[in-house]
Amino acid sequence: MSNSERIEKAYQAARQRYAELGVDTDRAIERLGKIAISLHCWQGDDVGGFESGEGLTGGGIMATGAYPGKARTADELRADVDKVMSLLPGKHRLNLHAIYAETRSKVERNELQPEHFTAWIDWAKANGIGMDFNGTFFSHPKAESGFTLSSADEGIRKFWVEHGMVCRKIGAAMGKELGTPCVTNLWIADGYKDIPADRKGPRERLRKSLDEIFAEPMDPSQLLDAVECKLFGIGSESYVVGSHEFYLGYAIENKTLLCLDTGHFHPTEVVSDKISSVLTFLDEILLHVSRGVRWDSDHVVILSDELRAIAQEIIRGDYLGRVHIGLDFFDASINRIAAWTIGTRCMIKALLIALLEPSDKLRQMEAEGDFTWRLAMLEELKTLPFGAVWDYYCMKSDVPVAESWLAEVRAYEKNVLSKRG
Ligand code: RNT
Ligand code: ZN
Repeated sequence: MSNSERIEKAYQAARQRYAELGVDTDRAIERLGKIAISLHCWQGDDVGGFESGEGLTGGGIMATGAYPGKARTADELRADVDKVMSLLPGKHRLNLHAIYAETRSKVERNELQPEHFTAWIDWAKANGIGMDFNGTFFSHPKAESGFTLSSADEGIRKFWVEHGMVCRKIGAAMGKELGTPCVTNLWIADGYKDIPADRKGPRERLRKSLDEIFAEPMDPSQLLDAVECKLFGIGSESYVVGSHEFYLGYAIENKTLLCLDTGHFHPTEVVSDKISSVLTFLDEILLHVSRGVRWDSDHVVILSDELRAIAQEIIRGDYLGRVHIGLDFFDASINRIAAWTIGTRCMIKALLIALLEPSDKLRQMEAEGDFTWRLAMLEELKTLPFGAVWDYYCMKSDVPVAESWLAEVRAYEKNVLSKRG
């Protein structure tokens, strides 16, 4: 039997098994094909960007590892993203940070313009994909004090407000050019290592700064604003200005999106439980799917219980139109193309598993109070042959099935990555 015959046969068996539970696998695949994941550009170069040779400095985030072959230029990074996307079923998006601008000479962050992203936009257009965007409020001399938008230094605060403003212009240009709204996210690392005497002042200043940044109304068909909350970071253990309550309040009051990063909460808290809570009050949210190991370590996303639970929540709640799924991890200790591919394929797999769930039946049994059935079924579902559906989906999408993508990454490593100094 040929490989494709074997995959086809396994799929037909799985299709039948799921049909017994009232699940239509063809329909699940069709729905899955329409979900775009926003791939974070910064997995390709350890959040370095192309501004200076220094790479990631400050902000309380860290890429560890020295695996060879990281992208050194925008062209290299685009080639890497192309490679990753060729290994993923479906059409996805690219999420760019402001430090990935392409400028002939040094352009300050408060002076960035859409034209500095022309090559990215043209590339996205040629590939028929959408883009998302982020201001970069770290890795900069004006962020060294640990305070940006909440700084008491008016010159510094203004500089970052201007950065936030130009980023919205850039995001809107991307959205306009590409015909799909650009989710433009704002995250700052502002906070204190040790116990502050004034928690109130920085938060009042942050609110003022955000009001200034978001003052100009923008067309939501081009730009969607998001704000990202966080519990703590390295160097801001005792106090983070942009905390959860702060940004939830801000987002509700100002109708922005809230960005929930799965690494930004206390380790016993889960984002899967927060989605339906915040969507009771917000129209849309952005996810930064990451994997914190003991802290916000941004490990490569794997098919964990929590990843599956997040996907279940999105599907069960019928939130696909309201949840923008972005990724946020960066591992420099393994092949970066593989890291991207593993994490993104896992996100897609989790969505597939969720789409293959007999959600209505589960809800019905729950409503009838049959919690025994609910638990029994939830456990039985875990060993249903979703792998056969996944393989079939990859085959039909003309992308590598199962682990065969790894051989392509190895070849790319040999032919491209290993030639980078
Ligand atoms: C940091 C935030 C933020 C960054 C990226 C690079 O804790 O999660 O989203 O990881 O912007
Ligand atoms: Zn994040």
